[in-house]
Amino acid sequence: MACQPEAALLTRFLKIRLDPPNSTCGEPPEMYCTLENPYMCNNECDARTPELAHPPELMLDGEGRVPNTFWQSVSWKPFPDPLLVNITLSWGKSIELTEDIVITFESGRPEQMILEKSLDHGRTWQPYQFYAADCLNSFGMEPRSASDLRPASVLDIICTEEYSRGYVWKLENTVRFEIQERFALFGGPLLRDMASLYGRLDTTKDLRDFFTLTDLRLRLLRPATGPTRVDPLNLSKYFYAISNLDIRGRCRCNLHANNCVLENGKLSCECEHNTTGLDCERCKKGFQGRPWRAGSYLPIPKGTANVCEASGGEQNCQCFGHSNRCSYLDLLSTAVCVNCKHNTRGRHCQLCRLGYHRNPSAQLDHHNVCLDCKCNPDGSLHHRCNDTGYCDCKAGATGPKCDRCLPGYYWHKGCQASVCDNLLSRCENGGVCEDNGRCLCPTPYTGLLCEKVQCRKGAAGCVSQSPRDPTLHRVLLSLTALLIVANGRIPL
Ligand SMILES: [Ca+2]
Repeated sequence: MACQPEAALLTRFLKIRLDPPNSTCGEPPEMYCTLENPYMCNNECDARTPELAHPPELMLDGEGRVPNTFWQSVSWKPFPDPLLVNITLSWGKSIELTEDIVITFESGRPEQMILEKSLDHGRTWQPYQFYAADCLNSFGMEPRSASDLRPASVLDIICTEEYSRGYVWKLENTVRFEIQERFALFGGPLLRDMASLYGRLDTTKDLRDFFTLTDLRLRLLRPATGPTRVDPLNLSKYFYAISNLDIRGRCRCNLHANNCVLENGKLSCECEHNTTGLDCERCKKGFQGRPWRAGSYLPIPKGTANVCEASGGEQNCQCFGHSNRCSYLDLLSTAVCVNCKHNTRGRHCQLCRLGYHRNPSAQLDHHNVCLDCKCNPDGSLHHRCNDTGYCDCKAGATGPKCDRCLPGYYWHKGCQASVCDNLLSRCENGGVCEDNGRCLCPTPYTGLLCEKVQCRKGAAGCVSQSPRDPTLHRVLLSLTALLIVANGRIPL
């Protein structure tokens, strides 16, 4: 059956990074005031004194301590420049969120913040949710909340004002990213209909990927400022402080593992079903009898394992219906299809034979998947073509199948350089150019361009009437044609 690790508190397995790195308070020591009472300045931060230090780890040490332990940033000394801090959380592997992300702030919640995620270990980022006291003003977005979402809009990225209300009230100190509300759109309010949710997750890759990530990033853009304007004379009361991060989910193992373990500081799935890799994302060596597939939630409740089969053997030979026989190659420890039909070739009969190209409107398992290149044998260099059916043309030939001629050429068993035409090289003495190939000369003229008088039997002193040397002329004409070609018609 399909299997997956239990959901767990994932904050125990992450690496945390601050940017800029010196964003934590206490170097040098500083006194902080409260927003509620600007004259109450008894919050001292000193990085060198453990009981007065507020390092990032205190966001991850679990709740329930009295008093709260928390990370605290430097104060907003560079005002009116913004106070920007990025907090990056990295798991080093894909995880899937199963519960709301809950961020607990020790002082006021930020007035502007973006939660972002990465699926590729921090190479690219995308927003998850925008948070602002005024969404329109801060991000140019209409404010919405997670409860406004519907199944069709579940993947929308919204800006919410719900967690950024201007003033600090001690009980409203959390910021959430609502996973459960999104799940409930498919699984019902109490997630009673898990079959519906799992069915949806199984068939909609975008939905599954929405809850998957390798890294999270909190971009703190503006701290709480309280009910009044920012007071530039007392900037010690503006800062960020976070006491707890609650992030629950499970390792992504593609439904091929029951357990996820921490080894040498790295999370990895204990892969089953003959799969391997950090996320069980490929078949083990010797088990490539058919292509890897993720496990499936369907049919409920046990799902489908989609086990990787041993390579070799005649069963489970994936040849897209173009062969029913595989042969096992020890050297590559893989199975390859034998005698691919329908002009296919390749390990899984997934490619087209030489001289054929992929039919863009047919599926891989269609018997018409490969189409004959139909390269004109006289105009083409060989019978092969590219993926879109274009052949390689000889000099002077053009068109997808090389069955037409470029200017300066005429068709005669392929493209030949023109002898005469109506522009560059006219037939002389009233001759008429026929198909660019020859001049039809009136009596008594002859020669390539009718430039000579024909010699009759017995007539004495037949002399060329033209000083032109027809051989030289023909060479010049061919060169002209080549130049036309070289001017960008086809690469030579
Ligand atoms: Ca804490």
